[in-house]
Amino acid sequence: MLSNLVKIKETFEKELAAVKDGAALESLRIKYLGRKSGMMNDVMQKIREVPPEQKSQYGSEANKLKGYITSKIDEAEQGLGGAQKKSADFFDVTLPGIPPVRGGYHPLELTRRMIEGIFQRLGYTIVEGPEAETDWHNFEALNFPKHHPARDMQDTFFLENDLVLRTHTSPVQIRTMEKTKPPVRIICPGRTFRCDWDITHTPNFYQVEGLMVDAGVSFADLKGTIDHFCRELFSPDTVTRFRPSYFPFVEPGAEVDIRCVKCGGKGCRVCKQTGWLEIMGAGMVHVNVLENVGYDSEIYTGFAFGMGIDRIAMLKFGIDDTRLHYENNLRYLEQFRGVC
Ligand code: FA5
Repeated sequence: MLSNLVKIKETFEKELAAVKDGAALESLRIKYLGRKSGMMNDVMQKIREVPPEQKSQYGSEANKLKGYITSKIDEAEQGLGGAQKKSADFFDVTLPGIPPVRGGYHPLELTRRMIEGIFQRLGYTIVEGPEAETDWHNFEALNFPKHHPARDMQDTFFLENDLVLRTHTSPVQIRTMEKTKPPVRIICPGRTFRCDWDITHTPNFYQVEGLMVDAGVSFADLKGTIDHFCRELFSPDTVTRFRPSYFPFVEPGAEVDIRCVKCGGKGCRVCKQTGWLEIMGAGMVHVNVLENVGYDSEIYTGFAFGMGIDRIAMLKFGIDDTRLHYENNLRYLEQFRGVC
């Protein structure tokens, strides 16, 4: 057994003498000192097979040999100099760095910020409200009496204790008017919910509500405000049109269209050959709504409007399936990096 240690030492010395570079030295180190299959590992395992009376001498000689091989390899490594050291130790400080990946805003967040910015510059204040809403704020105070057929227009998710997941951001109008005296000029972005799922509808989506109430506010103010908004958001030559429509909380009510951003009104797949794209609901605040929050409808009038952020984002960025907003596909989301 002891003679085997002597043989290992002789062979090691011969092999070390033949080493010319760092790679060869590294192979030699692994061959003798490698943790799993190194020769010295094998030598140490063999202690178990040595007769008891020779165990202590064998152990001591084996340890000496391991120390000897380690120090010789270290010495040789120093001798080879910095350039031929193990590559893992080498760090080239002149190499260019790896730039960290920068995040960006989600397209819905981008769109919300754009919409908010336009109205903030007009003097509107941003207000938020709860996502779990009372029947009063989501429906009743907005002039949807119980059993009113218009409640069916919004496929509602019902919660316990007379609460619903809000189907629109209009309840924030009510909450604000309940605790504020006119003049009111607010913009209310937020998450909304309906039992809906196709390429233009999702169960979770986002809306922005706008409300202005003061003495003498007219439909002309509504038109002027919406025209300005559309030109700021889309382009200075955007054309709008108002079509009569029905929402229980406004009278008169309208749906607002813009001339198709894709074909300029000629008719295409995006506008379904009509030349127009619907972008929001709007109208003059209903007298019943003003009375429900304690405003004197003989003095005050107001307008309100509400739009889907998902829909505006689709038109602004040319997206044809709203479900993309919720799939967390990085290849899709990365396209918006640096937009704002
Ligand atoms: C309303 O929700 C009214 N509260 C808007 C309003 C406010 C009218 C103030 C008058 C005065 P409507 O149900 O049409 O209206 O929804 C408004 C917008 O929300 C739609 O134009 C659409 O862009 C968006 N929307 C509605 N349901 C979904 C859905 N499931 N997924 C994505 N967007 C939706």
